[in-house]
Amino acid sequence: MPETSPLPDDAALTAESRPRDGQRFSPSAEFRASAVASADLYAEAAADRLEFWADQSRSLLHWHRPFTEVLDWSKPPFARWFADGELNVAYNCLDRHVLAGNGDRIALIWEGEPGDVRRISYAELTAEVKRAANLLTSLGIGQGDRVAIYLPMIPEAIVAMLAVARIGATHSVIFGGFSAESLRSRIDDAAAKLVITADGGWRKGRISPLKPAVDAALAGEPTTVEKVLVVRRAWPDDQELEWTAGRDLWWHDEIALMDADHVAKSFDAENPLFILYTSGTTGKPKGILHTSGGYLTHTAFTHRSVFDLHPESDVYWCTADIGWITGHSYVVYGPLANGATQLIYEGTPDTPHGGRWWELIQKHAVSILYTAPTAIRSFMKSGREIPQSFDLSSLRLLGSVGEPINPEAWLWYREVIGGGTPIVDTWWQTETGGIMISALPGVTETKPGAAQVPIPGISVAVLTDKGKKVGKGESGLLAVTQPWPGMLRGIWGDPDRFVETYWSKFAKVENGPLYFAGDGARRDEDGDIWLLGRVDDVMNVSGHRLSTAEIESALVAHPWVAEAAVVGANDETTGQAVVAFVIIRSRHSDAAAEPGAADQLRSHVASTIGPIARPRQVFLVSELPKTRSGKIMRRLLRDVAEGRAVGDTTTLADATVMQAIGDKLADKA
Ligand code: 6R9
Repeated sequence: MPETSPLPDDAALTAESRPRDGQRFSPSAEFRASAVASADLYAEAAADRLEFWADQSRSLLHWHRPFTEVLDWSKPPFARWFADGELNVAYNCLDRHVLAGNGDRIALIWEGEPGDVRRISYAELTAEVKRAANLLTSLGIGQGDRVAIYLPMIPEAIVAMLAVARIGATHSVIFGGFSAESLRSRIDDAAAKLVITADGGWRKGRISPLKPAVDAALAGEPTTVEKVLVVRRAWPDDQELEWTAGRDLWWHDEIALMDADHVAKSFDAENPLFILYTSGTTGKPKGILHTSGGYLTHTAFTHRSVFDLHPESDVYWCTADIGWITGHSYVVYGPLANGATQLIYEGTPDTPHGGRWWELIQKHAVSILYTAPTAIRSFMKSGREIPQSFDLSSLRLLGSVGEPINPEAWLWYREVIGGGTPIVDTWWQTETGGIMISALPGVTETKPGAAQVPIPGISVAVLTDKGKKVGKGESGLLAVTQPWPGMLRGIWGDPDRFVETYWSKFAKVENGPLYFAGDGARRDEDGDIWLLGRVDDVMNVSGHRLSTAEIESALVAHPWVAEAAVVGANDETTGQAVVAFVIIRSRHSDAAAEPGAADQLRSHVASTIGPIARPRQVFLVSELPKTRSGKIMRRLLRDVAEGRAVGDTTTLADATVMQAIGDKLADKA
């Protein structure tokens, strides 16, 4: 059937081509004919959810010791999946593909930002991970230890993660864009013994150093870190780097001494695989804990069925950095467990030119692309001529993740990038481990802007504040109503916060406790789910989660700042943007009156947390709107930040405050 009318030839959509109500796309007969997923999956999961996941796990993974129990939910919300089984996560991602005769298949096609390319087969990747596993063991790392990984998007990042997994230790990957301070707090929270980093990586046409941030993080107070392994990526041999003798080791020197033989031992299904820090509603990031057997089952199943993976012919590309959950689940564990061939790119989309991504797709014949709405919107802005000057005909499936995708961006993505290919909009979180709500390509009819239906084996509900299901056409809070294999097993070192954050909102409802996701959602007339964004004080900037409290505490740590309030304001490109309102201490009012003062505060946030947290705007104000109980009314600040008339101010302790803020901003304009 014809799928849509063609869009006009300008960059953004014009009024005539705006998404139409009720617009939907059926899978083509051709796609359906060779699709991995089928409608049977829904039926099987509905018939027996636990048996469904057990079947997936047995067929997708190699268990050294088969499990006999699927789920232990005797102490909710602390779940155990496949708990009496044993497996090795790295063996599942590597050795078994080699043993099955696929050692020559390319696992990673890596391209650096300057254009250097490495093609690494499954046999080569396995050998490298074995060497790295031997190296970690020789440094005294074993099961129960944590290893911090702070690397650019280079193959060694994946080798390091898999080597940690192979020896049963636990990794904590920290995004390379985070500051020394953020790195230190994560290292301390997890009590990491080893840090794996690089001299630097390539970003925006130049070298972005990493090792100095590690040095800064480890300076001062004693740390748990014993050794720092440094991958050489950025500079040639003669570059002088700060070096701490006895602590710092070159990765390439050490790896060269290691044997490429290493027998993968099996570990319990619930052995901790990784901790990944994510922003919550308080200033302190949460260390989300994931374990092995359930997580790998969930990521392998969803990667295969949601991305319709044909490992012998597809070239898959997920553009996420390994510092985020999407990089963990859909660059490392899901794809490698499934024996996929994938592209990894080190750099930014606009270096050295705005068509870099499309050039990569053309050059490496990428067939499946998984990226974020913020990227799509920024490409829309620069115009369709750029992607249209490349051959993108290898693409056959597109994915979206990280934030709600507006129908205009969905349609543009489908037409201009995909030439009419299906799109899967995948809703999930760091906490869920893997995709929870998404169409299955070849099976589900899709609607621009809707994430649609839970995947087979996952049960969700849209609830009122009191835990009652909303009707069709109504909005409410998204909850997951049954435990699932990839679910977080806790917050590192803080079981009470785990229970409080996710399981207390719907603790007392029937069949509870239910998992509260922190997102608003709407069910349409067909029962399909549309995500509406966060309902808590978590912002979503370019698909990255940032907490208002964390940025506020960075601001008040600056000597000028007496008080700060941060809101997420709508932004055309990044979804939301950080906007801060700051009260300056009177003794610093002169310094703060200088031109560029607000920019200094913006840079201060960027250097404390990382460039992604840099506020779009900092407004210097004399008061903040508060309720009589002293709570900052962020809703009113959001009105100001989004340039709207300020809403209801009747609950303010001092009704004149908003007028004063308005006047102050008008002065500046
Ligand atoms: C995978 C990831 C999770 C939050 C989540 C939600 C938002 C993610 C989405 C989406 C609408 C989608 N989110 N995917 N909102 N549609 N397809 O992004 O994890 O970084 O933990 O963020 O992102 O608000 O709660 P994470």
